Amino acid sequence: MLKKKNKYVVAVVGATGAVGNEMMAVLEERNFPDDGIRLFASERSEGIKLPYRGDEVAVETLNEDSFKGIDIALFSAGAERSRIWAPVAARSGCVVVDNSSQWRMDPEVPLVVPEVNPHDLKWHKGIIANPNCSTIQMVVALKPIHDAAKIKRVVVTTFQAVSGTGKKAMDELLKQTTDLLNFREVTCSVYPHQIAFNVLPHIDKFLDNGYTKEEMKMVNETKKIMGDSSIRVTATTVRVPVFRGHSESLNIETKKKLSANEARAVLSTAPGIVVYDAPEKNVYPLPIYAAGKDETFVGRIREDESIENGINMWIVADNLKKGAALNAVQIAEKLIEMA
Ligand code: 25A
Ligand code: L14
Repeated sequence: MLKKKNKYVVAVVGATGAVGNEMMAVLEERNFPDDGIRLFASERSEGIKLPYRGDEVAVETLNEDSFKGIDIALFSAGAERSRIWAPVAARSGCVVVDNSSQWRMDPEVPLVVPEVNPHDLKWHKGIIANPNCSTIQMVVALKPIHDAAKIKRVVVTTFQAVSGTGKKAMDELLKQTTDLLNFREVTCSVYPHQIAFNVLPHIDKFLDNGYTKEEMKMVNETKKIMGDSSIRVTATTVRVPVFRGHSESLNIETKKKLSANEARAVLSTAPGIVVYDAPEKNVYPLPIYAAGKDETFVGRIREDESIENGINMWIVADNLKKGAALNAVQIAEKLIEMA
């Protein structure tokens, strides 16, 4: 449990990665009440200095004693590192907010989006999981619809940016694009196929049921966060040549009838959402505008005319902010509020 203090010693594990970097930016931007920051990454980055609030902070490697004196640790160094080090941090009395997939479905670990299920923070035992990026922006928009009309089923297709995979994937998209524009041969290392000028219906590993792990995260994490295992979800997750900002097309079937105007009304007063929906003026959410913003943008809200009670919508958010770093910092802020 987090003890009430005026300031907290914060650690970022995986500080040199795409999400870790963003965590530092978000802490600074929100003027988080930190009493200094500690940065951790692999040996590859040991000793390099990263700027934080006008200071230069050296990157350290992890050991059994690293977490002594740290109050809150934000992890984004991959599932394997979280499996090993999050329990070490928790045993040192530190509260961990973990961005990896490692602990999300563990029944002992709350999986939290502050706009949706802040109450689940009450039962944490030292580790709190930050959901998958595509799941986070989807549940922010599903929650008000569920409260108003009870969701029966969701069919979602995602259009995901390469930054979700990390810096190497961003470099790959940039290099492939410039190589192609200069008539040079393309090489692929992060993804199994060329991502520049292409679309890949494949995110994370394939499972025996024909779905990818990313797709099943959206199915399972949604039920856990919404606290309702009766919500049926089916997902297709797709990688697109966008650097930052995930887009999602949603088809939602509800128990109660909700008109497009009613859906627009409940969404426009919901926390963390901006309704951006004026198709006659070509106004709808776009990743180039959502990039760098905190909110989840919703548009193209319309009734599904093929069923009794159905709504279609288009959702866009910054996958590194609300999808990862911002949600993690908001969890930490809620913990402080509750301490
Ligand atoms: O298992 P998961 O949960 O599915 O996650 C797998 C990967 O997805 C990213 C993250 O990549 C993770 O490694 N990720 C996870 N959750 C994400 C989310 N919600 C997510 N991305 C988006 N949304 P990443 O590159 O963003 O971050 C990796 C960070 O982890 C640090 N790290 C690695 N080993 C560590 C460690 N930290 C502590 N202890 C350890 N033992 C890693 O630090 C990085 O900060 P680094 O020092 O290894 O990386 C420094 C630079 O080197 C580049 N790099 C990475 N791998 C290689 C490499 N360079 C050369 N060769 C490599 N093999 C990195 O890009 C970084 O810039
Ligand atoms: O957090 O886009 O489970 O490649 C792992 C895959 C984040 C996105 C997670 C990607 C995801 C990532």
